[in-house]
Amino acid sequence: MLTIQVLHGPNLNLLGKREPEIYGQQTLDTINQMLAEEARRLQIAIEFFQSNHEGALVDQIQAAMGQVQGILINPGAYTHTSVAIRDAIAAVAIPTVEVHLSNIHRREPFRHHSYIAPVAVGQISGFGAESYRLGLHALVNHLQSS
Ligand code: CA2
Repeated sequence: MLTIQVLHGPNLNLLGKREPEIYGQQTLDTINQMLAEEARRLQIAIEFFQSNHEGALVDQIQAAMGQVQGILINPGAYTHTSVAIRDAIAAVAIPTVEVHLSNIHRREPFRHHSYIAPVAVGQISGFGAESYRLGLHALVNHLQSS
């Protein structure tokens, strides 16, 4: 059975509690429950991890080696800054899909660049919590067709 690691970056633990006009009403727990339900339908296993710390995310990506077949990541603000997370994804060579709640390309210019996109299978941005569901489907389709 395929196992997918879901990684949520900094401040995503605040979802549903602050700035609902940008990031929506759903909490991180609600999004994880929706993904767990989707995983049951797809008959895959799924694991969740959130951290506000870059090194903890790098450690989790390294620990995923040999344990999971795909990574679904919302790197949060580290999308735009983290060479370390990009290098970890490239090093473990686990197919990775990058997702964003907001459309990073229609926001401030500093959000337009992603360090992660060049090492990802693809990026889904702008559909709120649905970005995660679409990303999970895209990742599983990619893994099952390769
Ligand atoms: O749109 C996304 O998913 C982002 O990855 C979210 C990041 C932002 O830095 C990226 O540019 C785009 C920010 C996550 C912060 O989440 C919050 C949630 C509720 C309240 C405050 C922040």
